[in-house]
Amino acid sequence: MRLFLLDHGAGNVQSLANSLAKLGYPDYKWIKNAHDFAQLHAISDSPALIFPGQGAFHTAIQSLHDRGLFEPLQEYLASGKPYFGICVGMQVLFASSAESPGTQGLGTIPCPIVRFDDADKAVPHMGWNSAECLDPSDPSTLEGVSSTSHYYFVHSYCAKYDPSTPAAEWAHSTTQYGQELFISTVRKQNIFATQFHPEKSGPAGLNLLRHWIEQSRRGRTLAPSPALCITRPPKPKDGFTKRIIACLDVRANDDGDLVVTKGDQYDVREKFSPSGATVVRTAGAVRNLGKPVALADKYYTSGADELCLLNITSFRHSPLRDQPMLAVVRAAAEKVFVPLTIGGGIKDSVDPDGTKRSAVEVAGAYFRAGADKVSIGSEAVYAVEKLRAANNVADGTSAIETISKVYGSQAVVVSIDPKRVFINPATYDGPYREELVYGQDPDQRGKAWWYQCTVSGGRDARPVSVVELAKGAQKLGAGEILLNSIDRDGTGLGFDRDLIRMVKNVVSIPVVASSGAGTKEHFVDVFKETNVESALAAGIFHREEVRIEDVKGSVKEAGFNCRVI
Ligand code: 1PR
Repeated sequence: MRLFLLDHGAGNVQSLANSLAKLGYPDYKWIKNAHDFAQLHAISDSPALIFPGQGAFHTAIQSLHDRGLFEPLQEYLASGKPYFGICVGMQVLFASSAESPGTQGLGTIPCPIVRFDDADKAVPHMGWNSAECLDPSDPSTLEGVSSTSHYYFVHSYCAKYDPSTPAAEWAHSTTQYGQELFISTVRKQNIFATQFHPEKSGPAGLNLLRHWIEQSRRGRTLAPSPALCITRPPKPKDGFTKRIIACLDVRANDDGDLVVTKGDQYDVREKFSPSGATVVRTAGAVRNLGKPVALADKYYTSGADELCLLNITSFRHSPLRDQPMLAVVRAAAEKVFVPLTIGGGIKDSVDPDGTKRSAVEVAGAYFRAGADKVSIGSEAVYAVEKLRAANNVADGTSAIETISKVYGSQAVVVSIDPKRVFINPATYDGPYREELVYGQDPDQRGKAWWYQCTVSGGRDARPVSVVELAKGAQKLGAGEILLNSIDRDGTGLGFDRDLIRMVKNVVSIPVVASSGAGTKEHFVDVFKETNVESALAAGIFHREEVRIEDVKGSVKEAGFNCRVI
């Protein structure tokens, strides 16, 4: 059997390649155009084709047409040879998608892809969820899908499960998100496809990939249509888990080596006191908490649901000349099989030699290196200021818009660095009266504040509130918000729940709570007191004060779904 991977030009296809290398199948061929496809027919071995990736439905279909792959793929699907579609590689099998009205899919499954309802939940459906096979009675038909495992999903559109439609003939497993039930795997004859990303689903996903490759190697038997009309009413609670994310702030130390560092309220230099009395800030060396790739590997093994690598000084220079950071992402992606978010310097930029780089180009370099999402900080603030100046009319030029157009909004995170601005409520006549928070804790009583956004790692404050930024980021096309707090960063005082609630109330995209975690109970608190989907920490994991496994144990014990490996 010879393995072929279809590269339609967008999204992180490198992750799949890394997974295959990890599983011991380094011998595959990329298909990028019709000529490559012809080779698939020319070989004497029987072929097996994987179509990985994420991105917008229209972009994927258009790219198949542009590369001369649309018809060859239709012919391949009809040929009875093994096909494994991942995420957009599953959705293109359908007739159409509400994501791109007017664009015709491959039409193998004569049903439409529709959008999730965001009235009761965040959309995209981003994170870990379970998948239940419709007919679990015959283990030989499960394709390695385990009802006790969790898989990583990231999508805003889905194939609804409805036993009365022709899609039900293809449905192999279903997943519940909120009260909506959708098809998470399809299987019929030579075709198998997953809405989730096995290459990003940790050991459970790698098992599933291995299973399909081994089956294809041995010669797959054609799968019959599953029995129709299996009704499956939604359960009171879905299988969607709370995500626990480890964050690595990366920068060059004074010797020029990239290290993981960690600040207190964004100050990453050692504090020292020559006299023993006065604390001198910003005088010491950059704190070095370890090497980025080694730590990423350690957190993956410990069960982190996602990793975030932030290049915290990238605003100083051109990110594409920052080859060490790209090398770090590449090396981390070879070891880590859960989603990787990369931030820092994702913007239009100019190299020292005058070469212009668009934000899409910068993001594309990170995606090709193995990133699944990019996170935009400073540029998001400027984009929202521009949006406000244009009376809330987007012009399509911001990094958020250009990247989400090509790679899909689920690949774009906006990282917010807010800081409290204390005011006297009796005399305050600024524009943020509706957004004031009145302190409730004993040490905050009588105080009131609003949250101001900053750029350049908290160095410059901008005239934008966190509410304006969050709403603007969503309008421009961001798929997730990483919500830091300069006041709480590195303090260990717990997450700023007022801030998190405020942002969750004004957006429908997922939010990551960040900054201030000091104990495992802080994670339980933030999940109990806000409806945030995920929580991130840095310092406590780096200093080994709290283990990821223990955080997950507490979160699970408190009654939340949590992925445990
Ligand atoms: O503006 O697009 O180039 O992006 C720069 C990115 O770098 C932004 O996401 C910004 O948040 C981040 N950043 C810049 N300077 C710093 C710094 O610390 N000096 N780090 C910085 C942000 C905050 C979190 C941290 C949590 C959890 N770090 O990433 O990991 O606060 O920490 P804790 O659990 O220890 O409390 P651009």
